[in-house]
Parts: sequence; structure tokens; C-alpha cells
Amino acid sequence: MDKPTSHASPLDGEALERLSGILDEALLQAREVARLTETFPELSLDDAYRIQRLGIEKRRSRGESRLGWKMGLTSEAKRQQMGLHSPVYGELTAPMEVKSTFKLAGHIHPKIEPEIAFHVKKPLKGKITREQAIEACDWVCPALEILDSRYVGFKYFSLPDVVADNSSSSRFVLGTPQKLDPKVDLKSRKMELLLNGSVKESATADAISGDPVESLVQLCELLEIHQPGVAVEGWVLAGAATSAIVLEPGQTIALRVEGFEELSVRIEA
Ligand code: OOG
Ligand code: MG
Repeated sequence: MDKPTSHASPLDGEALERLSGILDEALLQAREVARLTETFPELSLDDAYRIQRLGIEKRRSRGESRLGWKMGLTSEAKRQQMGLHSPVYGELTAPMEVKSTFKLAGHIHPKIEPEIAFHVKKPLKGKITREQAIEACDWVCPALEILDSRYVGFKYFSLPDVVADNSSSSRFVLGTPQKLDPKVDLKSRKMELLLNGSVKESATADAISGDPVESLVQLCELLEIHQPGVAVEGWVLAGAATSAIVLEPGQTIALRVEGFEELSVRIEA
């Protein structure tokens, strides 16, 4: 006889709530905490997305409105840097957007990475094509994502750990948007991340999911699995094209994406 198997979550609602509380406190106090999987090695991806959602609900109750979504680990460079091998998503809230200055105070160990962002005007969900994704967007722009893991040392975490931590998101900076031309080919656009005027990382945009637009398709697929019925709307970060670099006070970080205006942010203590 086959051994009985159980698909029930090993963590009940109370445990998930407690774990999301640990990460939320870490975020509020800018204090690093141990990986959740140190205590709960069996943490599943689905439970991790539940913890992410509980964390977002706490932020929403503090007045943070949803601004959109982020995809992560969509490039080989990022997957190598983090030692993790599947794309993940997280949610963006309005206070996460910063303009020309980022203050390190109140953060743990932030890093920055070069991305492309899409503005989704018509809600998207489920199984969609690349063409449907493009058709739903009105704007596209270069973007810098500032990550800040709540875990000790910002390394050696598993996929469920990072998902529970809203995929290491912290802040982001949007460049000047352009209308998304349905015939646009972003794939061959050169992307350069500059530190104090010198190119530190570079790639072509096809490093992101083979084509940054594909990140939208993947986001809809992942949402269908972990949050069925939820639609994608607003700004979406497609994921970084290169590895992230560590932020220090006094730096000026810029992003050049071929065909777009250069975008920069000044890092202050
Ligand atoms: C996970 C988030 C990755 C990206 O663009 O690949 C990400 C991490 O690096 O901690 O945002
Ligand atoms: Mg990112």
C-alpha cells in the first residue's frame, strides 16, 4: 500500500502570522533576523507567499497603498549572485518610491540593481501572451531597485525565505517614462549601471527573462499559482539585468539604458 501523503500546510495561520510579524518588526526596526527556514526548514513556497501577503497587509493597515509588483531572479546574473534558481515576485507600495536621493539610515544592508519597469494600465491575469502584456502597458522606463534583505548578512537564504521577505524589496527609483510602442524591441538595449560615473555592471536588456516583457507574463503565471484571481496593475519591475552592488554614503548611482534618459540617485548617510 502507498504511504499516505498529506498536502496540508505544516504551518497553521497563527504560525504564519507570527513569522510575518518577525519580518515586519525587522523591517520597521532595520534589524537583521535569522532565516525563517532555520527554524522551519519545511517552509513551503506557498506558505512563504502567504507570509509575504500578511506582511503587505500590515503595511497596508499603516496606510501604504499598492503601487504594483516586482519580479526578481529573472536574470542569470542575479540567480548566480543569490544562488537561487527560480523567479519570484513581491509587491510594491507607494512609500517605496524614492526620487533623486536615498538615505541609508533606517535600512540594514541595501544594494542597488538595474531594471526596466512597465506601467500596466489594463489589468492582466492568468495565462497571457507577450502581445497581450505589451498591449496592456502604456509606459516603460529604466528603473533602479534598492534591495534590503531582512536576513542576517543578506546571503545564504532559500527561495521561501526571500519570498516571505517580499523578495528583498525596499525602495525603487523610476526614470523618465516613454510610451510603450507595441513594436518595441527592448531586448538589444544596452544597460549600464554606473558608480560615481564609471560603468560598474552592464548587460543587454535580454538578460532579463530573455526579454523584459516576458517578466510580465511570468508574474501573471506566478500570481495565478499563489494568489489566484489577483490582477497585475500599476508599475512592475521586471527584475535586474546584472548583479546588485552594495550601497555606501556619498555614492552617485546612475543607470543608462539605450534610448532612454539617464537616471541617477545620490546615496546619503
Ligand atoms: C532577491 C530579489 C531579486 C531581482 O531583480 O533579481 C531581485 C535578492 O536578490 O535578494 O529583485
Ligand atoms: Mg530587483
